[in-house]
Amino acid sequence: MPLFIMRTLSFILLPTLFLFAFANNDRELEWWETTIFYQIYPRSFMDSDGDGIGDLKGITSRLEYLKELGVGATWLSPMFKSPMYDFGYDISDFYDVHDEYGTMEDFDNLMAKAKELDIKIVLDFVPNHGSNESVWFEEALKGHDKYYDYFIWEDGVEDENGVLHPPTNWNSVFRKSAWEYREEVGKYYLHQFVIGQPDFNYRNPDVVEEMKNVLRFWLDKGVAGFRVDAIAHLFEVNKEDFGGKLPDEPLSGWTDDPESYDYLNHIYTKDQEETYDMVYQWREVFEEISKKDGLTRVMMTEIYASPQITMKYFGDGEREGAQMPFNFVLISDININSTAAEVKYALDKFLTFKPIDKLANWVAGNHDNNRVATRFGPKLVDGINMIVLLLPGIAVTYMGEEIGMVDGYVSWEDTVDPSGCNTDDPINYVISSRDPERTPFQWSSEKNAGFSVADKTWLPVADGYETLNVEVQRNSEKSHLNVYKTLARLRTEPAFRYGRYESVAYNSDILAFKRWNEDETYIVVINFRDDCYTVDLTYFEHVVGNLEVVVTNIQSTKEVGDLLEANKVDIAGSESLVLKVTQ
Ligand SMILES: *[C@@H]1O[C@H](CO)[C@@H](O)[C@H](O)[C@H]1NC(C)=O
Ligand SMILES: *[C@@H]1O[C@H](CO)[C@@H](O)[C@H](O)[C@H]1NC(C)=O
Ligand SMILES: [Ca+2]
Ligand SMILES: [Ca+2]
Repeated sequence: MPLFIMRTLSFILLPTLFLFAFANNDRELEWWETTIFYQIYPRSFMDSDGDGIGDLKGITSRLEYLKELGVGATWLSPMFKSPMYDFGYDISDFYDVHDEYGTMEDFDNLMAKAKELDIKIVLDFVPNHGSNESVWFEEALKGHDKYYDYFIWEDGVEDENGVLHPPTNWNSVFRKSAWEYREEVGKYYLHQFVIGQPDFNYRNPDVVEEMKNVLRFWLDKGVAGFRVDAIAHLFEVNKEDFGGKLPDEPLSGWTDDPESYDYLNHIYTKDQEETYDMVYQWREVFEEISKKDGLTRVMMTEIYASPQITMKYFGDGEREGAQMPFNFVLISDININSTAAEVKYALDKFLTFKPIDKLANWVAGNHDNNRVATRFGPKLVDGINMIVLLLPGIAVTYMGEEIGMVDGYVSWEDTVDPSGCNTDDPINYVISSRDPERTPFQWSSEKNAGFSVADKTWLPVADGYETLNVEVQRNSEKSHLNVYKTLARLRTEPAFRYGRYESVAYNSDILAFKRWNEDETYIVVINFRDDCYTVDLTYFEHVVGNLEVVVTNIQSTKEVGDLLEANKVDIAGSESLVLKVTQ
């Protein structure tokens, strides 16, 4: 129902509804509702000691850069103790810092510096699995009952020739069987991800409590929340519902490759109902800590799923869940070939499905997906940042997207990501490898882009860093970095912070959207392709007269302050603009 009808109706019929609709707009927003979350991949951000690997001291030394961007919070990918079979997503001690990244003291110093700068620190919570080299797993192998029950063990199935096979046909996300045999116990354990990541048994209350203690441990240190990894994989089906034997998953029909994760339809290992209850329980832990120190903690959940499933993470109407179930439409629903209408459809999706009292969030990149400049082309970097930073809701930026970093080339020999290595395919590994989007951050034109003084960095620095880096962009008048900073400032304007939103696809290439509140109206126009157009922006209500250019993408020849007639605005190929109604 359009809002104006709802307002009118509620005014006449339901005064309480009327109040509700407005209370939402006027309410003072909390820190997490207005900030930009900047994702740091610690291994690649800044190396302080010259071993070629990013670390906590490196991050601490560059926190001012976040301030410069206008970012108020950072989410750090895992920096916990780990043997690094999946680069930190295989945690061997959830209560400690990984030695390559530093010490607990370094972490405490990072927290102190962040507090000084008023930057919130959000950590990564990896609840689905631990490491095969954790004390917990080692104790389990030794037959220590408590820890044995932390994991999921099943008997193999013997065929007529006496050969042992895994308990079910389930595949790992990283290919091949999700079961690994351990002679020590004579059983298979489940690992939905790499062999080194044994899944935890969430049907064991000790596991549930242990993981809550992990949350409490870091939240008590003042951490402002968690991004929750791979949450959809938390629970597997309960075998008691299947006569005590876990069922095989049905074939998907999408691929003939039996080792591929896509070979199966994951009805028994993903999106199980118990998952949402666990998320709500974690939120209760967040609230318990917030009550002590007054800081609202925020939870982001990683789910690539339908909007109907994604919205369940917000809560069920009675219990609260995550404030930010990630909105991945910019990653999963659109690409360089999408029409403006398809982009509009994707952008509207989360806004359409989200509960009225919750905020949307916008994510265009992360450590698991090719970089924006590579997916959409460098000319769209500023346009995508306009979408992320100026649509209603919370903005999330993966480090480097503010300068338009591109994927690095990582040879087969240099490939370290298990997702790439497990393909055993020196030609096509690139499609699966996540190394290209994890190459070191590009600070300057110096050796290793200023990331490290080492002779060899853990991943090679991307080509072209000599001209594509923070220092160069800081000092050039038109740069992605400066566009980003301007957008970050602009988003604090009431029209973007509280204002409404309307969008239109003018044709297959041009998307425009309007953000406005009582006093201000802005129009953002993005041309996704190289053709030129003239568009009539008076299509939008109350948009007439002259429009002032507020931001342009770096390829644009228009200048900030230029005035354009709203009824015939010339848009050059791949041009992105933020315009303000002047009258
Ligand atoms: C843990 O798993 C990894 C594979 O992910 C394997 O290379 C390693 O040997 C395993 N460690 C132990 C102690 O079994
Ligand atoms: C975009 O279209 C081109 C030409 O049809 C095709 O080669 C390319 O694979 C497409 N890219 C994506 C991401 O769909
Ligand atoms: Ca280092
Ligand atoms: Ca699991």
